[in-house]
Amino acid sequence: LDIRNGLAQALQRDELLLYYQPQFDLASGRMIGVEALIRWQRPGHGLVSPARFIPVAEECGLIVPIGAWVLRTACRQMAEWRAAGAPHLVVAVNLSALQFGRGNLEQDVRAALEQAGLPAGWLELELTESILLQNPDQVLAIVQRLRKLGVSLSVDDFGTGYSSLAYLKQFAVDKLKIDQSFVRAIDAQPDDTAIVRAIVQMAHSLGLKTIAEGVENTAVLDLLGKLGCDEAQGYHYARPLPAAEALPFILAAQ
Ligand code: G
Ligand code: G
Ligand code: MN
Ligand code: NA
Repeated sequence: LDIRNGLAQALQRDELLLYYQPQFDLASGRMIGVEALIRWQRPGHGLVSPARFIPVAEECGLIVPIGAWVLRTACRQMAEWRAAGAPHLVVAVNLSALQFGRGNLEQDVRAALEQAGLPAGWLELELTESILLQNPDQVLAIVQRLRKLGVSLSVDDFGTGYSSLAYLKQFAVDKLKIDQSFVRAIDAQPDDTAIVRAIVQMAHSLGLKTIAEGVENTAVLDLLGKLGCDEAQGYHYARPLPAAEALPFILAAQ
């Protein structure tokens, strides 16, 4: 209840902010994008993790206005970096199920792109397996309209949910984000190697790309390359960075 009360005011009081974690192409080594990750600079509490307040925001419905704020802020930030000389990157934004149920997600995405003057090809939306599996008809209709706008779509935390493979074909997403629980110790865990190999092969045969999350060292990175994984993200490259640190990082990575 304490978190909920604080959260209701956090938006108006400008206490939310985004960090940005860089993502890289494995074959070329080039930076390809950033994932936007929300934080709450709560007076008297320091920087609060989304793991603590996103579930509360989802429970009380505040995730709808917060989600719209994340879209606007991420698009505006990427447009600024683009104007400052960044090469073509994508900014990936996490979505919650409630944003598909209530509110008007397509309108929020469209408004965020327009207000920022950002081409749709610079925005990626991260869905979860649970979003795709709940109320499939309604979600499918929204996903198709989002695709028409020209944004790309990925499935976050892939492998941890129900992993119904039928939906991958139906929803025509672009990329699978392999959950970090399979990635982090892949060099020491033969089972994880087998799982990641299978995900990559399946993704490629469906025409999808793969990105591994939670890459923390070179051994893991090398193994992912051998398995044919396309992209990677993790502490090996960079932690999520405050916006002010992200631009120098982007310019130096070119
Ligand atoms: O950055 P961190 O590892 O603390 O993120 C924890 C969790 O919070 C992750 O599962 C991430 O997907 C989620 N998260 C971060 N930012 C957002 C956001 O803007 N919207 C939603 N719905 N979830 C987010
Ligand atoms: O669920 P989602 O993938 O959106 O959340 C990503 C979360 O994983 C973020 O909270 C981010 O801080 C965290 N993260 C990113 N890279 C690494 C990593 O290399 N190791 C670990 N342990 N966590 C990571
Ligand atoms: Mn994510
Ligand atoms: Na994830």
